[in-house]
Amino acid sequence: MTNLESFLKERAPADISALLLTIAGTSFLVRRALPFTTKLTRGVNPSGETQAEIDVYANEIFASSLIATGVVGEVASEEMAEPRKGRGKIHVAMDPLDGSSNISTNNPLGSIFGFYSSALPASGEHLVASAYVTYGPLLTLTYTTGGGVHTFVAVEGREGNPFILMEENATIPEKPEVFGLGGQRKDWIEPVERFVSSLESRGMKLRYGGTFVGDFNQVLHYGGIFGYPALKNKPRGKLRTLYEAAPMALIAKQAGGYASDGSRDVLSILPDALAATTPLYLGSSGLVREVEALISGH
Ligand code: AFP
Repeated sequence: MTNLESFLKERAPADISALLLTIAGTSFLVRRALPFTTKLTRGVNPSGETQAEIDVYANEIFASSLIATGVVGEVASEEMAEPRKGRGKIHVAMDPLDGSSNISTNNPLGSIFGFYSSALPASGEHLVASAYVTYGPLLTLTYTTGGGVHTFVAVEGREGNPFILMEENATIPEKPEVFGLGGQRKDWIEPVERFVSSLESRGMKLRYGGTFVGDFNQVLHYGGIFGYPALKNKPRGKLRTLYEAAPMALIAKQAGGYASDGSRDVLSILPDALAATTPLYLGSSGLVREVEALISGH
């Protein structure tokens, strides 16, 4: 059984390996804290969302452990108004706890990370690696450093590094089976409504659980499309470009898929603020290019 440490030794630069190993180790602590941090706090994040205890806990433990590696120049977070500074060169953008509204319903949760080579905000073209943790029936770490998409699963009680290889070089099947789009049908822009009706008429299955990483895992394994579209009352969508959309877009691309905002590659977007949002459609490249053509009219 190949563990994360030895796998990274052969395939990733030392600084990125240090960050991925730190995230893997810290995700264990977040998972253990979940049962005790289910309540909401009085705090709100820079996007005006009420913070759950776990949002605050995960933010603090990931930010401090990443800074402690010494290779991080700054950590920007969905839960912090200003980035925390470090002595290193890598600029980290994170959604420390994705899907916190799913805690009370015991549905999958996640943590998303983007590693940028330049100061934030930056476009996805400056991403050198990205990763996400899934807290589901399994605790998994999925990442890319530009050489394919790999997933490791945590095995409790294992000597040494508990994360062992579960899937190497994952690719998004081009034959799509599932779809999941956020927002309500009545608020979708017309091309999206037309697109979803055609997916339904093709017999594709609806898979939408309200946590980006959980829904993306469906697409990664079965092929299809996940998205949070432009809405009539929210033309810039809901998902944050820097913390959520761009890091996951790199993983989709490295798995043979594509990610669009409806008119262009999400990785080309330069966010105009740390918490800037974007419409997002990602998954099997044929399907994403289809909805992109419908929305942009060409
Ligand atoms: P929370 O972290 O506030 O639960 O939001 C989760 C999320 O950012 C993303 O993970 C989901 O895909 C999307 O929002 C769910 O949004 P809706 O609740 O509007 O469907």
